[in-house]
Amino acid sequence: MDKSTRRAKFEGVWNVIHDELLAHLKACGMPAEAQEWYSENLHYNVPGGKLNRGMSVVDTVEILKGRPLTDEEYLQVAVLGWGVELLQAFFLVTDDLMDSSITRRGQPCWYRVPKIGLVAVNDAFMLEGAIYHLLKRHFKKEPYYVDLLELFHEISYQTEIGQLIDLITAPEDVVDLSKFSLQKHSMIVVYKTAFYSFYLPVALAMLLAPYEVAKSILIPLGEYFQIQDDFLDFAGVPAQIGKVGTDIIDNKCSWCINTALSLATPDQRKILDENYEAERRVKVVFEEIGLREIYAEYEKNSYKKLTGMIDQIDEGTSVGLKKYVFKSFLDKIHRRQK
Ligand code: GPP
Ligand code: MG
Ligand code: MG
Ligand code: MG
Repeated sequence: MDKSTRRAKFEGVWNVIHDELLAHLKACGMPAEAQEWYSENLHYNVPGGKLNRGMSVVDTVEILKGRPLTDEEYLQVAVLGWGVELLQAFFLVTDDLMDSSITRRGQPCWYRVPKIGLVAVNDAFMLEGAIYHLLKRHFKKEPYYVDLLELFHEISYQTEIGQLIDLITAPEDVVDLSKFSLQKHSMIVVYKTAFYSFYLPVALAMLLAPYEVAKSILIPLGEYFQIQDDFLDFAGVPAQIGKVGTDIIDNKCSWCINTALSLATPDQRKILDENYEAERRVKVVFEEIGLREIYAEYEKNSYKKLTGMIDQIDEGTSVGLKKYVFKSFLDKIHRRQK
C-alpha cells in the first residue's frame, strides 16, 4: 500500500472517532452549541498535520506481527494512533498559547481564531480527555489496558517537564544566554519532543503486539481443541477419553451435528430431525456422512494453518515471543485421542 493510500485509510478512522466523541456528548444531553464547538475543535486541531506519529503506531504493529492487520485489528490499533495525534493536538494548542505563536499548520493558532481565545485552554483539556475516553471504550477489556494508561500518562508528564525547562530557560521578555548550553538543549528536546513523538508510538505498538500475536494463535488453537472434544464425544473410546459422550442425547450444538447438517441428504436430514437425542440412529448418519474422514481433513488443515501462523513469528523482533511456546501447545493436542 502506498503512502497516500495508507494515509487515507488512517484518516478514515478519524471520522469514526470524531463521530464517537460527538455521540458521547450528545448522549450526555449537551446542547447543540457545545456539540458544534467540540466538533470544530476536533476538526481544527487534530487531523491536519503530517500524521507520522499516529500512522507509525499502525505501521509498527504490522511489522511486529509480520502481517497486515484485519479490518477489526486495524480499527483498534488506529484508535491508539489517533490517541497519539490527540495528545499532540493537546500539546500544540497549549504550546501556541505559551509561545504566543501566530500560526500553526498554515492557519491561525486555535486561540487566535475569533471567539475562541482562552476557551482554547479548555478545548485542549478536552482533546486530552478524549484520549482516555477512547482508550476506555476500545481497550478496557484488554490485559494491557493499565499499561496503555500508564504509558500515556508517563509520556505526557515527561513532555510537560520538557516544556517547563523550555519555558523557563527562555522567558519571553528576558534574554539570558548564560542559561543556554547544548547539554541543556539536549535535555529540553528529548523531554519536550522525543518521548511523545518517537518513543510513544513504538512503545504503544510493542505493548500491544505480543498480546495480539498470542491471541491470534491461541484463540484458533482453543477452537481446534474444542472441536476435538466434540468429535471425541462421538467417536472416542470411553475407556480412553475417560467419559461417555452425551452430546447427542443432551441435544448439544456440537461440531459433529452441525457438520452433518451441512452435508445431509433430505433423507438423512429427516432422520437427524426426528432422532437427535436418540443416539444410535444419529451415529449411523454420522458414519454414512463420513464424519471421521471430514474430521481427519479438518485436523490436518487446522494443524497446517496453526503451524503456518507459528512459523510466521519472527523471533528476531522485540515482540519477545518464542515459537516453541506455541508449538509445544499445538503438539500437546495434535491428534489427541483423549
Ligand atoms: C514543541 O516545541 C514541543 C511541544 C509541542 C510540546 C509541548 C508540551 C506541552 C506540555 C504543551 P516548540 O514550541 O518548538 O514547537 P513549535 O515550534 O511547533 O511551536
Ligand atoms: Mg511552540
Ligand atoms: Mg514551545
Ligand atoms: Mg519550534
